[in-house]
Amino acid sequence: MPTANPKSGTGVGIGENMRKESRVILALDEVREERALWVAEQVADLVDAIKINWPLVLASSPEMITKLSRLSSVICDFKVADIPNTVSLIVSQAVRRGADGVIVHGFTGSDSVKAAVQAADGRQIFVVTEMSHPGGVEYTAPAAESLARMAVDCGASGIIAPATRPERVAAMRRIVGDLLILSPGVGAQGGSASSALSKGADYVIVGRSIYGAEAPREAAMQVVREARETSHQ
Ligand code: 3DU
Repeated sequence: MPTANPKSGTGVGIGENMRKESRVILALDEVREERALWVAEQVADLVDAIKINWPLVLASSPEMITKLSRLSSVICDFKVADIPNTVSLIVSQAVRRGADGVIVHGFTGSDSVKAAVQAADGRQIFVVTEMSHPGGVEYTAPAAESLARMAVDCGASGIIAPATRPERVAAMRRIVGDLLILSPGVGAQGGSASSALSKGADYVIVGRSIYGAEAPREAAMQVVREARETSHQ
């Protein structure tokens, strides 16, 4: 049973960037609160961050952000898409609850993304470029390059790019330079950690294949092993 708290000692602290050790981020979309906390405890020392999305926040409460933040860096995947004032209010509340990062949409425009960066107050803002599901090619893919450039210009910490289309991760890398690339779509959606990481992703985001497994720690270890064996191209 993992006991180490990665946020203490040499781990990451509030307001610092998330660590980069395993290059795996858990997407904790488990809606049974007790099981969600159990999974988080099982894997907190293995993954670099835990990403929380609406399913778990709505099934429990925003307090879950704070609880998870005692175990790990927490990224709030709220895909915020609104006018600058509302974006700013949402990001501030997420940060107040303990978020180390917040994911926002970029199609709202640079004023909204800049508002997010400002409200994050040193925490990290990640901008969605091209989404990983099949529908992601309809509207997000044609705009992805320009969204990625805008993320750089607005001072975001990174972008979200699809592990289901690793060649698109490579294309995004050429645009964003040193910005972080977080790549969802591994496992349940058909993408692989090794191809996303070898094409330039800094982290892979993995949900169902870890939290839905009978033994989440073993499932996480398998992804971590795959990530460890993969180097950047
Ligand atoms: O498919 P999984 O169960 O591994 O979960 C992926 C997570 O990443 C999930 O929370 C989803 O909302 C998020 N995500 C994508 O899957 C694709 C995107 O383009 C952006 C976020």
